[in-house]
Amino acid sequence: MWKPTACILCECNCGLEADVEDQHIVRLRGDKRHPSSQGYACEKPHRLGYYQEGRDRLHAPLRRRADGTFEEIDWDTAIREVAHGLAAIRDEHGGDAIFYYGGGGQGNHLPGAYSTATRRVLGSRYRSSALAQEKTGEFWISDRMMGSATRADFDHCDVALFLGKNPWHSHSIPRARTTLKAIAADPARTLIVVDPRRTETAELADLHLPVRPGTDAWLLVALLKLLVETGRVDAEFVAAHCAAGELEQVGAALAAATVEEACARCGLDEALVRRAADAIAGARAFASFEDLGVQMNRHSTLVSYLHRVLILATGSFGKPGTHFIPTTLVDIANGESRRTSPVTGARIVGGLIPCNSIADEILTDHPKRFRAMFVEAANPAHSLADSKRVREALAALDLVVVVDVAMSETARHAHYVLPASSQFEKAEATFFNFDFPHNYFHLRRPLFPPAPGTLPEGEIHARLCEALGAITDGDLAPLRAAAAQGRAAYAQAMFARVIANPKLSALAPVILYRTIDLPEELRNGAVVLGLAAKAAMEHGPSLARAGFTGAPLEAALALFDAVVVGESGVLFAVDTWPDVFARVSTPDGKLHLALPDLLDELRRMLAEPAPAADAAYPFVLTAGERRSFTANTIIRDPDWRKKDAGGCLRINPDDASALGVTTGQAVRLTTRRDSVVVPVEISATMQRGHISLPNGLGLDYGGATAGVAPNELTATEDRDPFVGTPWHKHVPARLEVVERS
Ligand SMILES: Nc1nc2c(c(=O)[nH]1)N[C@H]1C(S)=C(S)[C@@H](COP(=O)(O)OP(=O)(O)OC[C@H]3O[C@@H](n4cnc5c(=O)[nH]c(N)nc54)[C@H](O)[C@@H]3O)O[C@H]1N2
Ligand SMILES: Nc1nc2c(c(=O)[nH]1)N[C@H]1C(S)=C(S)[C@@H](COP(=O)(O)OP(=O)(O)OC[C@H]3O[C@@H](n4cnc5c(=O)[nH]c(N)nc54)[C@H](O)[C@@H]3O)O[C@H]1N2
Ligand code: SF4
Ligand SMILES: [Mo]
Repeated sequence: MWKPTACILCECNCGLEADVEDQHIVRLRGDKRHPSSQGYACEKPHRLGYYQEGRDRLHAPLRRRADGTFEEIDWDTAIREVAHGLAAIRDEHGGDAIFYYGGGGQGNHLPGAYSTATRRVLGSRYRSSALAQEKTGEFWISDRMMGSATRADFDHCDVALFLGKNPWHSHSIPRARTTLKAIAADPARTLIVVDPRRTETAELADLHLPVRPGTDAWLLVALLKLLVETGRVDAEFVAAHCAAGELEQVGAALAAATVEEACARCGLDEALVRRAADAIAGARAFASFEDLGVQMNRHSTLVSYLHRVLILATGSFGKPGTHFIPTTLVDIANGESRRTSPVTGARIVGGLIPCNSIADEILTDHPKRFRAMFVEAANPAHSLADSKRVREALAALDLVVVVDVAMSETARHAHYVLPASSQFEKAEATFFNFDFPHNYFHLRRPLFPPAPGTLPEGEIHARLCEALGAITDGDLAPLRAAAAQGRAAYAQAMFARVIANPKLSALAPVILYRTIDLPEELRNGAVVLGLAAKAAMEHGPSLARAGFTGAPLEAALALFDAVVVGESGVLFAVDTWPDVFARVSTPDGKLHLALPDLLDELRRMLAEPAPAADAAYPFVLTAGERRSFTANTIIRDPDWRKKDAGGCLRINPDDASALGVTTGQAVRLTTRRDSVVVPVEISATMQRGHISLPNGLGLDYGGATAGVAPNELTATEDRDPFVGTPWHKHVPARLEVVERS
C-alpha cells in the first residue's frame, strides 16, 4: 500500500510515497503531491529501509553498569532515574550545569520543540546543535547586516553563484538537479561555481572558479574590487536601503590590495575572475548560496561578511530571482541571547554555544562547568571536531542521557540511553522550510506503529516533566475537558490557562501533547498547534494569503487543521517581495554594509603574507565531503551505500603518481591529531595538493567499521576567531604509501 511520507536524509525533506507491506518499506518514489518537491527525489531515499531496519536500533531503555556494559531497564525506571539524576545536578549546581545538545537532524525537529519544556523545568539554558559548527557565522553576520538570515531564489535568477557548495549532491535547494540543469541549459543564464574541486555542479557551470583551498576571502576581495571600484554596484538600491557611507568604508578597506594580488592569492586566472565579476555586475537577478566549503574553512566569518556585501552592493535583495527572508514556522536558532559561554567565554549566536568549545566547557575544574549533557537526535561523539576529546568530555560528565533510535557513537558514552521511535513510526516534521514566496510545511504521518519498547520524543519529554513534578493531573483536567468540546474551545482554554500562566506556558509543548484531541498516531505532532499560534501572531498577513484568515487563534486552528489532514504537506505562507524589506529588522531598519570588526579583520588579512608551505603537512584535507551515498550518521549500515562503501580518499592524478599509488591502494593519512589508513581514489576532479574524505563514515556497525570517521583527524583549535566554527574543510595533512606486506 502506498503511503505519503518524506525523505529524512537532507534538509529538503522531499515528499515520498512508500509502498509498505508487512511492516517493511518495499519501494519508495517521489510524491508528486508534495508542494515543494513535486515528485522530485535523488538516488538516496530509495534505500531508506536501511534506516528503518538498522540492526543497531534500540528496543529498550539502557542503563550503563559500572563495568561500562549496558543493561535493559523498563521505561518507568528509566524516566524516574533520569529525572532524579538531572534534578540532583540542578539542585546542587544549578540548571546551567545541564547542557542540551541536538534536538533534530535532517528530518526531525519535533524533539527540539518538546525539549524546551524539559529544559525549562530544569532551568537548563545552555544548548547547542550542529548549526553551531556550520551556520552561526552566517547567522551572526546576517543578523547584523540585515536583521535576519536570507535564502536565494534560484528558480528566477539569471546568474547563480555556488560558493563552497555542491548542490548536485548536497541539495539544500528544492529539486536541485532540475534547477541546476535548467540554469545550465539556458544561454541567457549563467551558473558560477567556486570550488577547488571540479564537482558535479562545477561540471555543469558556465564558469568554474577552482579557487585554491581556503582562499575564498581573497576571491571575494577581487570580485568586490572589480564591482565597487568601477561603480558597477546598484547605487539606487544602496542609497535607498543601506546605511549611508558604508559602501565607501568597505571600498576604502579593499584599497589595500590590487585585483592582481587578490587573484594570485586565490590561485585564479584574473581573466576568469573578471568574467565572473562581469556576469554578476550584469545580472538582472543574482542568487547566491554559500555552504560548508567556505563556512568550515579559513576566514569563514569574513567570507560570510564579504559574500553579503557582494549581494547587497549589487542590489540582489528583495526582488524575484535574488535573496529573501522567508516566513518560517520556527526560527531554528532562536535561543535567548546570552552573550558568552560560562567557562570559555565563547560567543553564543542564536542561543547556540560554538561546538568547538563544548569539550572545553566540560574538561576543566571551573565551578561553572557543565556536569550533565542531554543529547537528542544528534551524534556529537562523531560529528564534532576532535572525537577523542569529545569522548573524554563525555566521560568526565556526571550524567549523560542520549535519546536516539540507534546505538550511536554518542550513546555508547551515555549513562542512560532512551530509545526513540523512528521517524517513520511517529508524526514528524522539520523546520527547514525556506521556500518563497510560497512556503510549505509537512507533518508526516507514520508508516508504522512505534517499534516495541520505543517512544516518540513528545511522550519522553511529557514523562520527564511529570516525573520532575512540573505538571499535575489538576493542570491537565480542564484542558482535557475543553478538548472534548472541540478544538476551538480547547485552543481558547490553552490560551487562557496555559499561555497566560508563566508557570505553565514553558510547558506548553508537553501540555499540548498530553491533552490535545488527535489520533494517537499523530500525537507527536501536537506541538505544531503552538507553532501555528506563534506564526499566526507574527506573520498574520502571510498566513492569510495562504487562506488562514481571521484572528490569530482562528488562523492558527485553520492552519493546524490543514497540517493534520495535509498528508503530503501544506502551503502555509504566501509572501510578497516587499515583505522582504519589511522584515529587515536591524535597529535602524537599514541594511548595513560596514561591520567595523569585520573590516578590521579584512585589513588584517590583506596585510598578511601568504602562508608558507608546511613541509610536514603538504596537503589540505577536506574532512567530510557530501557524496552520492553519505547522509551524516542517519543510516548506520554501510551496505546502504551503493557506491564507495568504504569512503575513499580522493586525490589528484599527479599527486597520486608522485606518491606512487593507484586507485584502491591504501595510504597513511596523517594530521596533527591522528593517523589513519585509507584507500585512495584517483580523481581528476581534485586539484593538486587537495584531498578529500566523505562525511558520515567510520561508524561502528555490529563491531565492523567501514571508512574513516573524519573527526578522528580534526582539532578544535582550527576554528573561526569570531564564532568558533571548525575549519573541517582545511585540515593540514600528509600522505605516505603503506608498504605492502
Ligand atoms: N549527499 C548528502 N547530502 C547532504 C548531506 C549529506 O550528508 N549527504 N548533508 C547535508 C548537510 S547537514 C549539509 S550542512 C549540507 C552541506 O552541503 P555542502 O556544503 O555542499 O557539502 P560539502 O560537500 O561538505 O562541501 C561543499 C564543497 O566545498 C568544497 N570546498 C572544499 N574546500 C573549499 C574551499 O576552500 N573553497 C570553496 N569554495 N569550496 C571548498 C568541496 O570541494 C565541496 O564540493 O549538505 C546536506 N546534504
Ligand atoms: N569533519 C566534519 N564533521 C562534520 C561535518 C563535516 O563536513 N566534516 N559536517 C557537520 C554537519 S554540517 C552536520 S549537520 C553534523 C551532523 O551531525 P549531528 O547533528 O550530530 O547529526 P547526525 O549525524 O545527523 O546524527 C543524527 C542522530 O540522530 C539519530 N536519529 C535518527 N532518527 C532519530 C529520531 O527520530 N529520533 C532521535 N532521537 N534520534 C534519531 C541517528 O541515529 C543519529 O545518531 O555533522 C557535522 N560534522
Ligand atoms: S534531495 Fe535530500 S530530501 Fe530529497 S530525496 Fe535527496 S536526500 Fe532526500
Ligand atoms: Mo549540516
